[in-house]
Amino acid sequence: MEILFEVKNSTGVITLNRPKALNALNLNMAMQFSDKLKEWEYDNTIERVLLLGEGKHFCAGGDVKSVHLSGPFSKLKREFFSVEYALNLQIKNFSKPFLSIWQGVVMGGGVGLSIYGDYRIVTDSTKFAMPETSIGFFPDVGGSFFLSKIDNNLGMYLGLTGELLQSKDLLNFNLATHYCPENKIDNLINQFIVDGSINNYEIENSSFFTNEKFDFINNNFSGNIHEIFNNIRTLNNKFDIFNKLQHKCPMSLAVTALLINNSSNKSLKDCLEMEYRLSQKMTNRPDFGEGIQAVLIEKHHNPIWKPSSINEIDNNELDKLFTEPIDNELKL
Ligand code: QUE
Repeated sequence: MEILFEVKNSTGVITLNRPKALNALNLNMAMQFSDKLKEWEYDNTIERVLLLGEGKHFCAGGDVKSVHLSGPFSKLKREFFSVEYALNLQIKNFSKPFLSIWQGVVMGGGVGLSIYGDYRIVTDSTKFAMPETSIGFFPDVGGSFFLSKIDNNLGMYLGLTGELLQSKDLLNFNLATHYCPENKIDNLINQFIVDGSINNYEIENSSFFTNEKFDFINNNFSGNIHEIFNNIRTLNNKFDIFNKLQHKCPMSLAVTALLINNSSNKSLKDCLEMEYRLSQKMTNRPDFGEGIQAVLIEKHHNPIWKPSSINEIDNNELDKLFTEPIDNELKL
C-alpha cells in the first residue's frame, strides 16, 4: 500500500508510504487521500487528522518521473495534476485540525499536502524547498498562492531559486507553526492523537538567513524576470544567487516570476486553476523531459534548456502559456 490510513483515538492518521521514492505523491495516493478526507470530513468520530511520511522523509514532491514517462499529452498528465490540485484545495477547506510532521525532505507536492493545513511541525532534519525551476516546471500546488503572500519578496526568491529552508527560517517566515526536536516527535504525535494538543519546544537551531541576505532579497527580487536578473547581475552579490539562477530553466524562471507577480490578490482556487493550465503546457514542453532526465533519471544535473537564456524568451510564447485556453481547464 502506497498510502496508509488508520484511526487512532478519534485521530485520522495518513502515512505516505513510498519511502524508497521519498514518498513522492502519485495519482493513486492522491485519489485515495482525497476519498479518505471526504469520508473523515463527515465522520463525527474523527476529530483531527495527522499526516506523516514513512521513513526519514515527509514527501519529495509529485511523482513527476511517472508523469514524464507517460509521454506527450498523456491521460496521466491530465489526471494527476487535476486530482493533486483538487486535493490541495480540499485540504485548505477541511474543517478539522490538520497537522503534518515535516521530517526530512519537504518539497513541491509535499508542501501542497501540508501547507494549507493548520499545523506544520519542523524538526532538526527538515529540508523544505519549491525546487521546480530545476526540472523545467514551476512552483505549483498553489505556489502562486502562498509564495505571492510572503512578505519582502521572499516567496519570489524561494520560487525562482528553489533554495532549501531549514527549521528556524521556516518558523521565522511563518511557513511552519511549531518546532519539535527529532527525539521528541513520537511524544508530540502521541499527544496530538490523544487530545489534539501540541507541545511547544524551544528552538535552538540558528537561522541561515543573515539580515544582509534578507535585505538583498527584499531589494532585488521584485519586477519581471529581466528586472530581477538585472538587479542581481549588476550587484556584486556575495550570495552566489546569480550563478544559481543561471542553471535553472529560463522558461521556468520567466513563468514563475510572472505567476507570482500576478497572484498576490488571487484565491487558492483561482491560483490552482491557473496553475493547471500551466501544468499542461509546461509538462509538454521539451524542457520538462530534459529536467526530469537531468535531475531524476540520469542525474547528471546538466540539462540543456531551450531557450537557453531568459534573453531568448519570446514574450508571445510566455504570454500564451498563461492566456491560451486548454481543452480540459480545471474547474474547482
Ligand atoms: C525538483 C522537483 C522534484 C525533485 C527535484 C527537483 C520533484 C520530485 C522529486 C523526487 C525526488 C526523489 C524521488 C522522487 C521524486 O525531486 O517534484 O520520486 O525519489 O518529486 O529538483 O520538482
